[in-house]
Amino acid sequence: MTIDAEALQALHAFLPDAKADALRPLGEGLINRTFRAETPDGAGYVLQKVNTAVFPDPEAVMRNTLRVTDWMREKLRREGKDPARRVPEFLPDTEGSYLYYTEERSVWRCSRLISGARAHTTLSDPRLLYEAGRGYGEFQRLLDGFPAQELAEVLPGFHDTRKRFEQFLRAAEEDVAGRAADCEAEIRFLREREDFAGTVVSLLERRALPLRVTHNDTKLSNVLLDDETGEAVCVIDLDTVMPGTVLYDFGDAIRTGAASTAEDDPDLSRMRFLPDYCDAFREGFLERCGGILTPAERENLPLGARIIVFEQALRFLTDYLAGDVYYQTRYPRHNLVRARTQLRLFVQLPE
Ligand code: GN1
Ligand code: MG
Repeated sequence: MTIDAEALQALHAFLPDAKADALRPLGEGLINRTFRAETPDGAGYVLQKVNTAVFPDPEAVMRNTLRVTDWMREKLRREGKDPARRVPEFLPDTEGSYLYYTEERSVWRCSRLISGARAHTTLSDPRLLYEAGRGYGEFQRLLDGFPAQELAEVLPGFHDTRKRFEQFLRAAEEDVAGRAADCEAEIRFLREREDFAGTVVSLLERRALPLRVTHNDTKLSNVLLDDETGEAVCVIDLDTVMPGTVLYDFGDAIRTGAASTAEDDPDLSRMRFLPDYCDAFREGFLERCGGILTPAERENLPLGARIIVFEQALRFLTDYLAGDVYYQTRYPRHNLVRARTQLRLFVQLPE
């Protein structure tokens, strides 16, 4: 069955009176397939096919998502605020389940589209980074106190950079796609930094950093900004919500938000770290959640950016070496291009 036929089947399961001709692809995620849908009353929805090769237990992903969104909604209500545009809201299908399985066993879910707000992949104004910082800071603030250990670890070791390093070494050694010769310099650069790979994991093991609920994929495009005011409205893409450290969420936002170009820009000279964007994000972030962070968390935020950019370089290069088995790619060297931008950014980040 084609993806469009599957999407239509899912659409009818969640929204029986939706307009089939209004189904359109949405967003630029590298893992799930996302569509936008509409009902005759003009309401918008997001229909998404969950990539079960990446998320083998979609039921656990959905349980995590519902627990976290319920918790945030409840907290906002207690504070007298309307959660409608601030928290993603998932809908049950006509049989009452939040995941719909097509005849071919592909897995779908549906949420309300948040109107009047959009995702940005790059921003041209540091003021908007301040807003993005407030958005992710608010996410941390709302989830402070949530029992992190009760969430399923849907992708075990997701930000375990030590483990990522081992996987990279293995991929370079096995060289199944015959590509190691194309990236000798990158492989060498990473290998020389094996000790760095373990820094944040060690801090967590020593309990020098507390375990929190973290989003774990806080790229700039996962916080929606209001079309008119530019204010952060809502944090989306909650698949990877798991126990972690706030360093990861700060770091991934800097990786994408304080970078001058896209993660797959083939012209490396265009990749620059933007210190004023980083400062603006940090200001907004700490404004919302600074009060709940420990001194060690605050001090180590820059380390969060370095570790996540390093890890992302490892992950892209590992996938390149493995023959593009994880990330969607549009051309053969796409993952190599991505790894190179990350390394170019990494060397510019302040310690
Ligand atoms: C993937 O699919 P998307 O774009 O939300 C990946 C992130 C990476 C990102 C790089 C589950 O996220 O960890 O940072 O690509 N998500 C997963 O663009 O691996
Ligand atoms: Mg994601």
